[in-house]
Amino acid sequence: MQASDALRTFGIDASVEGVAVGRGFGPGTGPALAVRSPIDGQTLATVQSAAPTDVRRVVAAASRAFQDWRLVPAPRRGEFVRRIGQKLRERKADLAAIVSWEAGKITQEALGEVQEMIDIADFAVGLSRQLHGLTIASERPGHRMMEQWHPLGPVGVITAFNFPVAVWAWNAMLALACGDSVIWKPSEKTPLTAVACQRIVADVMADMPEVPDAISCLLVGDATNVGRPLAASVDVSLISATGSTRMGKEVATTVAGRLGRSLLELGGNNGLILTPSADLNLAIRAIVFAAVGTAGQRCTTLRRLIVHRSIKEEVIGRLLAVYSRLKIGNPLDEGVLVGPLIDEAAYDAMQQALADCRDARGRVYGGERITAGVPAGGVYVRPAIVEINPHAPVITRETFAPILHVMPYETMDEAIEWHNAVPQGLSSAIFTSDIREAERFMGPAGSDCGIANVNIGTSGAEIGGAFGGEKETGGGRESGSDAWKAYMRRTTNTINYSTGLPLAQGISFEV
Ligand code: UN1
Repeated sequence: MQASDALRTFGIDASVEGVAVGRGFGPGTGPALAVRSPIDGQTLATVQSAAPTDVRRVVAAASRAFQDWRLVPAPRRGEFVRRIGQKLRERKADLAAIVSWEAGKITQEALGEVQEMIDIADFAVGLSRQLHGLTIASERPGHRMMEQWHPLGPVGVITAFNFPVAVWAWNAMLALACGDSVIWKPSEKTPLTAVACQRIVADVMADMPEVPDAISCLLVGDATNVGRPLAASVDVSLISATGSTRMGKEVATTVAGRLGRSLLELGGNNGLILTPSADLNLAIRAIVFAAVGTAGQRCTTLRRLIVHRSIKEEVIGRLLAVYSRLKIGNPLDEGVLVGPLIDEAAYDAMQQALADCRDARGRVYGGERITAGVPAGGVYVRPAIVEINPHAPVITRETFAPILHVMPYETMDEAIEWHNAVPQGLSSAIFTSDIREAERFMGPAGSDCGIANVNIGTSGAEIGGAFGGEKETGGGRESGSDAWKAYMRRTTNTINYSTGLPLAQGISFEV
């Protein structure tokens, strides 16, 4: 399908209104933003983006809508989310096509991303009947204590280009079920997928007139016009931001300055320890998917392979053999496994990182630009493998490109030490058939990441678990498990049904 045909299925043509309050789309008062496809560099559309005045207007609308939405029974809110999930099922292929055109994902991964949206919608529907609080034993006679979880307020969701729709869904589906309104600032590189999602929400709203428009809002724009004013808005109760550590530090500082809440999902620099007892057939497949999938542009991408010295040569040989067969090119073509990088800046960052590897005496395989057999106008590269010393400074950086750094280890102590010796702490994995090694890796002195896997790769997490990581990854948890609690406020209620007024801690205070 041509880009324009795919876009037209969502009513998106050459000129797009970049501000939406529920069903109501309108032009922002900010600059016009040209959206280019990483596949071939063609301009997909021009978006009339938002300015700070639009942010103020939308935040005010979302705050008003929240006042009503919080009173709608949670299972009814879940029904709204259920219908969004249903619409996503119907529009899965169309939305995936836009994800491919705008973010450069291969069709399989684009479909997988929409599937993640469907899965989290289902999760949130179930959750809408399970927003449980605890009952707590009181120390006082004739007293009862309990917790309630109440809707929090408007939630600002800042997302990155590499998961242009799923990350919004992780946040929005939970927030909507929890009774919050949502204001979405997508990446300026991928606003059209966001417009398509908003249209899906608007379609569902058309069938549920009782749902307030402004519980789902969209603000297309850059950091200056949208991101910063949104983070600074005192009426936005939670800012959930996904992207670079640099962006996250700025958001965290702004939000903390007004004592707001933030949920941060930032850089990853994910490692995998490959032990001599590993099933190498599984490991090679897992490593390749994690290292080159999404052209190395996932926050969960495998960037560091810590392999036992005894199997290093064999593993590198097998990886190079697989890498030489990888089909690189138009992500919409059957059989292609590696699509384009998002833009020239990503290519420059990759080349800089490879130059730094060479300076550190790293041995670089691949990494060059490919121009033959790929669409003109896109940035296509051969994924790189680099044999490197585990102390080279370059491996402490997250470079958003397919570079796999390989380093040999001797003892599990040093493998774990090197594994944890980076500033980021998102995802990690070990391949082993030794239960002691596996448990050690998952234990308190093992991997220091938010995700620690055994015999699967670092990327492609299921939505059912809490997703996020430690250190410079920002500490937030999104998606499954009890991540919903970040989108609600907890009240502790103590109820006295006795005829006396005993004080806590046994205090006597006669008046
Ligand atoms: C991201 O790259 O920002 O675990 C999210 C994964 C996906 C999500 C990645 N489920 O790879």
